[in-house]
Amino acid sequence: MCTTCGCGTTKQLLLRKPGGKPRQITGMELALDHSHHSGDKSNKIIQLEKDILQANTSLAEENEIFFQENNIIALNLVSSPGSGKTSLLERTLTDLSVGVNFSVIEGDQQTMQDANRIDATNTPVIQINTGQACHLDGEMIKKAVQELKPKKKSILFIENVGNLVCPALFKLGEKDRIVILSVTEGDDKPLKYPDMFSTSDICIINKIDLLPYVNFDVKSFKDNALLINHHLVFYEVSATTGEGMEQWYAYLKDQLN
Ligand SMILES: Nc1nc2c(ncn2[C@@H]2O[C@H](COP(=O)(O)OP(=O)(O)O)[C@@H](O)[C@H]2O)c(=O)[nH]1
Ligand SMILES: [Mg+2]
Repeated sequence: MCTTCGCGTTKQLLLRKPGGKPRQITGMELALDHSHHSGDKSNKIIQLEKDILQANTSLAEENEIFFQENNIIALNLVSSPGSGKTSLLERTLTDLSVGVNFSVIEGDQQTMQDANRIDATNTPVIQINTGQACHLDGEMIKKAVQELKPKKKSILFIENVGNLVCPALFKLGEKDRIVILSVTEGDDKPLKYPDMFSTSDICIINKIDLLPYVNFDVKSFKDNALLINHHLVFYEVSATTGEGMEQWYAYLKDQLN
């Protein structure tokens, strides 16, 4: 997990609103014992991993309570880079701009690019630049929410850092976790990245407009995903053409009823 890839050692976090000055949040360093990098202290590493995950779980629970008390539906979008998370959000926020209050937390290691794309839809957005970290965590979300101030009775999208591994381990306080898999990635991915699929509630199959051109068997993909998690609910969409988006929109509208 992340403690062994080093991404848990992030020392600083940048919160940035489009057009605003970046705000550096310090004190994000987790209480890491760097001796684990020596590789010969496996018990210590396991304990450290447990401590980090437990600390994150408490923060995620705090977020969850805050979201519930304020009737904010937090949805955590996870996927590999390029599967279409931001494209899906752009289309969703444009199509549902009337009648639903949305806000967005964008997570990326570097750049404001995704926040700028969301800003162009006139949706309140904040960018978290995680630096070395390859996932968002509960503390980052807590701080971003304090800045973003989502409205009561609203939907808060959290676009996680593109990565099918580490984000699976870190709860953020979300109501639902939504894994997005595009048809160019292969129908075997649930078997190769089981943690991501076992911890998700919804699975969006994106880029279905490309199905005629790629070797992706939708039935095999779903069978593989259901082997890992038989509760998964699927939506098949194209964020580019808009095909299949109505079912996804119905799910979103249901959240606020
Ligand atoms: N053909 C096709 N391309 C898409 C679709 N959704 C996203 N893309 C393209 O995939 C690339 C990555 O999309 P992006 O939204 O940035 O992915 P993210 O990294 O998951 O946020 C971009 O070039 C998009 O235009 C889709 O439904 N169909
Ligand atoms: Mg993106």
